[in-house]
Amino acid sequence: MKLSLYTLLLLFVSQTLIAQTAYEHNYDENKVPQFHLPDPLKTFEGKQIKTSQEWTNMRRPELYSFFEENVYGKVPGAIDDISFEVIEQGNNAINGKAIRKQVKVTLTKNKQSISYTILIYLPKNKTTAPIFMGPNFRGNHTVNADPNIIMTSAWVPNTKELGITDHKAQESSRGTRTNRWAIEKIIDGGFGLATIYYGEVDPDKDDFSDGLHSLFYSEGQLNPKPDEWGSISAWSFALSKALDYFETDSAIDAAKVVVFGHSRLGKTSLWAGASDQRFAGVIANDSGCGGAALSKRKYGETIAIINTAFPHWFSDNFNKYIENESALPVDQHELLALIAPRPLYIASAKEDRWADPKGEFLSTHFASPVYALFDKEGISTSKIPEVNQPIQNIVAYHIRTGKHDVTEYDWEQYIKWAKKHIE
Ligand code: GTR
Repeated sequence: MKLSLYTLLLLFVSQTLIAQTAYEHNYDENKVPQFHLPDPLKTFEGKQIKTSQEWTNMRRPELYSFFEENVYGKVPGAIDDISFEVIEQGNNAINGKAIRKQVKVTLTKNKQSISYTILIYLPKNKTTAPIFMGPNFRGNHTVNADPNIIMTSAWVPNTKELGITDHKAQESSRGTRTNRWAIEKIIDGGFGLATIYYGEVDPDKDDFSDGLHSLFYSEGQLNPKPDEWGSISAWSFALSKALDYFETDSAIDAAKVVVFGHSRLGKTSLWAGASDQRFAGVIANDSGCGGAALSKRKYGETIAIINTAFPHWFSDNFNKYIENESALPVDQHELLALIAPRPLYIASAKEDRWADPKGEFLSTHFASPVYALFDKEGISTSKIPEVNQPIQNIVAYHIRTGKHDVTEYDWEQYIKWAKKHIE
């Protein structure tokens, strides 16, 4: 049978829709299932953890391994070589307040390499600055209208509003995400900002033939193994390697790098912070399912929905928990606990029900006993605060009015909190 292009297209669209709607989502608090939340202070074998040493030597390693092998996926070995090249620099950026640097990072493995560019702004009035570091969604040139930002030549998703139809970044998209990156406020607050375009590390599509993963394959291998890394793990790895660069640049205080991310990139910042303890602090903005939100609540996006829509984000092993959350011996509060005792900020937005604000909040509360072992103040209340009423302890949380986004308000809170706990 010969099918017309139109029929094929219809078939494709309907199959995609079926795949995406096969799993229902719930927004009714009364329908949240009863669930048992694992105790971060009890080992898988049932031993109670009583000291920070026991946490560090016994519980943390087994929890980290679980997340590594069953959720985000292991990085399969070390890279062979890393190099850095400052490819552009300017001393008069952000209304004359900042120095701009663009640094090309090249990672080599098995005689193949990938490169990505770190865009850095540093306050002029400091000889060494603490920084926020986070990946961006559409290319470094979108975070500010600065004409000197090098435009990415990597694959970008087609976006009508940005005039992108052939997966190539366009000049018209320069500065279009300025609203999400309060650079001047960050500089005025005494911090620097560094960002990378995540698509230069691994394009955000269900295709493992390209990006960082492909460097690690053995002969004939086409996909990571079931316990190996998905895209979130690869993006996190690239953030870690950017930190390797910061350690070589005296203008950056590498002991004070706060890793930041929004949404899927908030999931990424959490995993980066858990995996690389050199990060001094972690911020996850509206990170939702597979980020800060408790999976066992099954509110908004679920493990089934996320693994169906984005099969490349997590390890294949994570599929074992599709519609099977009760079998999960961990939950996301334990991912947050892996960041202890370092400062951690989780933020939600009132209208972002998909990300389950309550589940994101409860995670901070249930991670807090681990912070207490280190005499650090987490979040003791189990009652979610009112909107726009941040709690800013070492573990911090806010829910702001509005939708899924990063706003000026969010950055004002992050800067205030970082001044207290990082600077
Ligand atoms: C959504 C996804 C969320 C979140 C978001 C984003 O489609 O379901 O988990 O990651 O994308 O990254 O903006």
